[in-house]
Amino acid sequence: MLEIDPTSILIRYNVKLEKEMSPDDVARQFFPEDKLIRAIVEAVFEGDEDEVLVTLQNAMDNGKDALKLIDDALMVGMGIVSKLYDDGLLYLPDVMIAAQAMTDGIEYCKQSSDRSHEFKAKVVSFVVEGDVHDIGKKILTVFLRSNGYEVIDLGSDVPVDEVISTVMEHRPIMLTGTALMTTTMYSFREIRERLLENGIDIPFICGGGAVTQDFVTRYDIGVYCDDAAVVPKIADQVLNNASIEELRAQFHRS
Ligand code: B12
Repeated sequence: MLEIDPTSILIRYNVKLEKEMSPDDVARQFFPEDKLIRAIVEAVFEGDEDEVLVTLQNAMDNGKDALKLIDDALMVGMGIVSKLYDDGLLYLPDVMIAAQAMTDGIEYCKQSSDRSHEFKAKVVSFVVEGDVHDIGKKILTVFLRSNGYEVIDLGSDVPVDEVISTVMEHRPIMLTGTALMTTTMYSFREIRERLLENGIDIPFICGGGAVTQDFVTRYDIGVYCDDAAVVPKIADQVLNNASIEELRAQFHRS
C-alpha cells in the first residue's frame, strides 16, 4: 500500500488566501459618494473620453455647475490617477489616456459655461530650437494640467524669439524647457540671458535627457529636475514665492 506523508499534503494545499488589491479596488476607495460626480470621476479614471462627456452632461442636466465640475469631478478623477501612478499602481500610458479624457472634459465644461475657469496659474513649456524630442515635455504638460495649471505649450523646435515673446505676452509664473541633445541645450543659456535683459526673472525649470544639474547650476540658468512628475510640485512652491535658491535646495540632488 502507498505510504502518504500527511505533512506534504498540508504544504501542497496551503494556498494563499489573501488577495492583493487591484488598481481598480484601490481607486474605488477614493471615489466620491455623490452618484453624479462619481460617474465622472470613474470615467476619467477609465480614460473613457465619450463617457466623460456623457456623465458631465448628465450632471449639468441635474443641476451641477459646469465650471465647478472641473474641480469637483475632473480634477478629482485625475488626482486619483496621479496618486496611483505615484504609488506605482498605474503606468504612464494610463496617466496620458486619463489626462486626455480630463482635458476633453475641461473643454466641454468651459464651452458649457459663460464664466471662465480659475486655474492655479499659467506656465509656458517648450522644447529648445533644433530639437524634436517632445515626449518628456508632453508628459510634464499632462502633469501640470492635471494639477490645475494652465499650460501654454509651444511644442518642439521652438526658436528663442518665440519663447521670449510668449513669456512677455503671457507672464507665466515659471518657464519649463526641455532639451534632449547636447548640441541644442545651450539655447537655455540664451533664453535665460534674454529673459533677464527684458527684466523677467521667473524661475526657469530645465530638464530632458541631455541636461544635467551641473550644466544648469554652472551657467546659473535656473532649476534642474529629471522627473516630469515633480514639475507640479515645483510650480506649487513657485506659487508659494520660493526663491531659486530655495527651489534648488528642495529639488536638486545633493
Ligand atoms: C525617441 C527618440 C527620438 C525620436 C523623437 C520622437 C519624439 N517625438 O520625441 C526621433 C526618432 C524623432 C529622434 C530623432 C533624433 N534623435 Co533621438 N532619441 C530618442 C530616444 C530613443 C528616446 C528619447 C525619449 O523620448 N525618452 C523618453 C523621455 C520621457 O525622456 P525625456 O525627454 O528625457 O524626459 C524625462 C526627463 O528628462 C524629464 N524631463 C523632460 N523634459 C523636462 C523638462 C523639465 C522642466 C523637467 C523638470 C523634466 C523634464 O521628464 C521625463 C521623465 O519623467 C533617445 C535615446 C534615449 N535613450 O534617451 C534618442 C536621442 C535623444 N536621440 C539622439 C539623436 C542624436 C537624434 C537624431 C539627431 C538622430 C538623427 N541622426 O537623425 C534625431 C534628432 C532630430 C532633432 N533635430 O531633434 C541622441 C542625442 C545625443 C545627444 N546627447 O546629443 C539620443 C540620446 C540617442 C543616442 N544615444 O545617440 N529621436
